[in-house]
Amino acid sequence: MAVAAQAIAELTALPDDAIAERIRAAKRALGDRLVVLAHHYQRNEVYRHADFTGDSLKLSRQAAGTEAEYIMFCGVHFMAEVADILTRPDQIVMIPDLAAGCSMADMANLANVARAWRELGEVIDVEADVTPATYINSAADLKAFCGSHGGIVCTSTNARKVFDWSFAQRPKVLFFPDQHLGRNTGYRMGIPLEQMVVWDYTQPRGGLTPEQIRDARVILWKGHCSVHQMFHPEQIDEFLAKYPDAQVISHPEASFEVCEKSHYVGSTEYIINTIANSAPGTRWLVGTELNLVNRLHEQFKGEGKAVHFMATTISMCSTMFRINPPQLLRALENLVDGNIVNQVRVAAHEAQPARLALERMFAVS
Ligand code: CIZ
Ligand code: SF4
Repeated sequence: MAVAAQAIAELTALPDDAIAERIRAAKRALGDRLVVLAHHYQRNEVYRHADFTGDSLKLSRQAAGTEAEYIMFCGVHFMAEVADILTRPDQIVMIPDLAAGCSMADMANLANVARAWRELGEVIDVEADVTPATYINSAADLKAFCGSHGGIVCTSTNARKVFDWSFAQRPKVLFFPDQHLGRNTGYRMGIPLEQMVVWDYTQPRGGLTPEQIRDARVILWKGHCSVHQMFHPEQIDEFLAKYPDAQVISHPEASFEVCEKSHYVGSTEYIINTIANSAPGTRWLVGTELNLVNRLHEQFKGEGKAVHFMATTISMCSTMFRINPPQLLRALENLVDGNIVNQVRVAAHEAQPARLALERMFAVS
């Protein structure tokens, strides 16, 4: 039996060291033909095999710049789609587990966004008045929707610049799928909370009155990240009562109340850099995904920095966690054997307008 044909169950039964060694051997065999990308939320056992690590913005730039024939994306599905959109047609993007999605991304889909656009159009002149902006955590067809309607993509790193661009085009923004990133970004640029309304896609006309729609500057999709909603302002209060000198840093996918109580708010890259550049002896409370926070704890304890996780329960991204070493190994050994498994491919009619929306983002960030 060929090694690559080994089932996941068999590979999972192997000792961790043996799996890691075989991953390294497969990577050596593939050489420059392969790059492995890993998002910050990946578990260490996968992260350590990456050629490049980063947030989705940095990784999408890496993917766009690589000459490698194969790109193995250890992250979630929308990230691999972005890599496919930005690479040449002859480059192949794969993900170790195709079921690694993003529950937030799934909260918006083309059918309900198109319906929202139509319903908004019954109240205002959408094409003239609204810039559709999607968080990168969304399916490719929603990026394509934005590209086709004069809109744009953002990540948590460039949301502010993308909002500035969006308002320079038209007076209102429809932002999906994360209401928290949208609200936190809008508020920080001086938009009052009452001018940001929530579009509940389960309700007719988003559950809003025509007047609310006409008065709104930002229409926020009713979506959220299940990981970042585990953080609460009371956790910050309790921590600061115990460690009054600590610094609090949160991801903008956390609620408005959590971000208001945090000293710093920003993307994973921002969180990593802020803690890296802090003084020895600093204590941090961090509101983002557990694998990243654990890595920061390990990385900086030698510098005397204490890094604590904000939630009181384990709050990991379960879809990121689907990517595990046996699956990475299976995909790589298949490649060594010439079998492409778990390819992520975006159809050309979606890729082209989606690329336009991504290029608008790159131009402003
Ligand atoms: O953009 C990303 O990579 C995500 C999902 C989080 C972050 O802030 O990096
Ligand atoms: Fe999606 Fe939240 Fe996981 Fe990020 S942490 S991939 S937003 S479910």
